Amino acid sequence: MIASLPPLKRILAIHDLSGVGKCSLTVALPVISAAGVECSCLPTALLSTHSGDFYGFTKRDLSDELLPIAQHWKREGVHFDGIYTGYLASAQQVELIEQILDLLATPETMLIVDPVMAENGKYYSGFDGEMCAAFRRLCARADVITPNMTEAAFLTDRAYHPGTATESEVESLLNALCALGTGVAAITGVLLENGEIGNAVRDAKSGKICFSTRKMHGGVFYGTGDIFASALSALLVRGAPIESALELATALVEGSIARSVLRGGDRRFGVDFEGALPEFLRSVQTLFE
Ligand code: PXL
Repeated sequence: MIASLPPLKRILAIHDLSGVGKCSLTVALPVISAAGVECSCLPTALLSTHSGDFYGFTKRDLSDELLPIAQHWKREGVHFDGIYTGYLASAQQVELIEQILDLLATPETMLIVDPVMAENGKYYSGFDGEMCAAFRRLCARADVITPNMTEAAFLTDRAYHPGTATESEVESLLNALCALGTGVAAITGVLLENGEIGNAVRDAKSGKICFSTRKMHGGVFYGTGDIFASALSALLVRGAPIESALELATALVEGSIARSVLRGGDRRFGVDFEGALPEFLRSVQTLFE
């Protein structure tokens, strides 16, 4: 019988709630919970589906709710060990997020920013350079950022090149991202010349760079950036070394994609992270034993 346990760590996930299509909050909640971290939610917008490949989706911007909710938590003395931001409804909403950080973040709060705005060289529906400029500000405050290759190029004002990248090109991009002011830069969806795809991180303080890549499955897989960033956030907030967090988060994404490929079906509905979570849980347990 265990006599006592330390308090659970708590992450505030600030993302949209897309009812169908498994991304953002519907990924952050299960993945962060599976990693043994409590997940509080601040929904930035309510959408019927995510904005990729579904047409005529509904979107309700929840900007008016954000500050009153955060002010209530402040009055209640709610503490967050991590704040993890994802899809935001507009560039103006970034200003609200900055006010919420001023209100709720303490010097111990880890800030993870996923600058969700673009993929495959193109902005998502409703976003443009204004969103990118706003995200640059947020990245300067972050402890960890997790852009994909397109977002990394946009944030650093570099041209986006589709296809493969060399390790030294990725390293140069990671250095440029760290120059924005973040503590750790991660890039997702890195496709290397050996045909493997995965993620790369750089710790700005030590200058250390790590890659974690796997065999590539072709095509678009929705929500995988959110799965990666959710797992990485939870593991880092629990105190995992960056290399282990990178490895486990990458394995969860790969496991989810591999199972989805075996299942077939409509890609718009997201990947089978549900089936990949048991193995992730076992790896997390081993890591913190
Ligand atoms: O997975 C990122 C994401 C989150 N939220 C919404 C999206 C997307 C990507 O397309 O459309 C609404």
